[in-house]
Amino acid sequence: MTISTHMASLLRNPEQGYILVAGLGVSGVSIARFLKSKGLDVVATDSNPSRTEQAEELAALGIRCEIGSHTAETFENAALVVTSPGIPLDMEYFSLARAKGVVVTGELDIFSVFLKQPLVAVTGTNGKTTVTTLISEMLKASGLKVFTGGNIGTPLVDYLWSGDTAHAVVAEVSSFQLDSAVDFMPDVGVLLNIAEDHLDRYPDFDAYADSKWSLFSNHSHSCVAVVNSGITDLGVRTSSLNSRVMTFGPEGEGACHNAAIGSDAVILSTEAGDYRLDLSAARLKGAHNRENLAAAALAALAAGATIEGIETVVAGFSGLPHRTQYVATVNGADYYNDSKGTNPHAVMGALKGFDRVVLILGGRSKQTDFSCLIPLVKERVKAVIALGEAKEEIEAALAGATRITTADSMAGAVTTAAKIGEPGDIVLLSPGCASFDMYKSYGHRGNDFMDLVNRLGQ
Ligand code: UMA
Repeated sequence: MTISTHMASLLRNPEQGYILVAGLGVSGVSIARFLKSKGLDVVATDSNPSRTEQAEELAALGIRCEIGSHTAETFENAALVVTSPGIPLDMEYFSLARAKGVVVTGELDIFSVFLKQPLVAVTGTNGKTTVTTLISEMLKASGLKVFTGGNIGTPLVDYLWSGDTAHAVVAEVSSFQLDSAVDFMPDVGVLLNIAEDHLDRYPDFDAYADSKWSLFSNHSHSCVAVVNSGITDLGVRTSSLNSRVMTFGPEGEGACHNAAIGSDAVILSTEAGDYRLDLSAARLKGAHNRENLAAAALAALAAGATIEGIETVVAGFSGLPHRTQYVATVNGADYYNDSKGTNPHAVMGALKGFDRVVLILGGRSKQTDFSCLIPLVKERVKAVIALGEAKEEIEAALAGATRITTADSMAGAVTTAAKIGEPGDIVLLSPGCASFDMYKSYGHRGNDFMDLVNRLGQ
């Protein structure tokens, strides 16, 4: 049975049982409220005892909440379980529920059941938020009304609440969200890249790649898959898809991409013929951003954007906070905040845009391998300042590649960087790690870095 038929049956006859929402973060709270508003019986659970505010809010709507721990019975007796992306799917309570025949799903399926508008979904290890934003802006600049949500921060189900009617929804989708999806089928799916990340949650890289490719699992022939031609096993992977596959990749002999990327332009193959999208005026710089722009243009075109709308955004979009964001120039050195660079692949992308870098690297490791940074570090980094729980791991992985010092705090790292940095140098925070050893989020970490840098300048 699909989630859609399951849901239809529950909507017809809510007495069949309750829907259990697991996790009372922003997505869980939004889902619980929405399902309750549809007249369904909803129970919510969170293992964190401090989720009292959320539990009280939901209890006021008639939703029974269990916080502080989970119980087997609550999972086993549910008609359907809707989980949150932060809960690992190998949690024992899910196994107990499945053993009783209970289906476990997530926000992507619930959202899709009720969504009436076309959906563009963007996944990949790096660049998701930038490309999601670019596609949204390209559609808006083409005169369309758009809702943007998902992993970018606003739960998708908020759209169903909003009462607004958009022409299209653009969603940033994480592998965690994809893992709990059963029927999810975006009209346009974008797979930007796959590099080592989240290996603390997946048994190996292949399992992580499988998760990313599952974006297209339910695709029919009318759906579009926009994929990076550089992804390993592309041919094997795409041969099993029903999607209309469109690739973006470097121009060159023998290459035949729907978006062919050159040094200052992307050639888009459209139904009306080839179109040269000029990137010389683009404010987003670097090879990774040329890929981001190409992917966004292909997806936006497939979702109804105009070439004029796309061109407007290419020329005007200057990037997002915490993604290679310029902070200040202090004593001749330029400081950049790339706190969203939470895996080594993202650090590589950031480094490719600069020479003579003092790199602040570290945080909570995700069991990824930092040694892939060695060639770029040798070429472009005059010093690494290793920080946080991963500092010993970084020191060991990059030993001999450049000068490495350690710091015990971000303040210490910035002070050391200021001592090392000379006029013309770049001081770059691109941690390659999660922030949770020292901060609430990458945004919190990036803001702290920027505050410290701005104080240096005073
Ligand atoms: N919990 C349990 N039982 C457990 C484990 C956890 O009940 O065994 C509870 C936790 O106490 C917590 C809840 O489950 O209250 C989990 O919430 P959540 O972490 O899923 O957080 P949300 O607030 O719902 O945020 C989620 C995404 N979080 C994650 O994927 C970890 C947000 O992505 C997303 O913006 C939001 O939904 C809206 O869609 C954040 C993220 O870090 C930004 N994403 C990762 C990334 O980008 O690398 C994937």
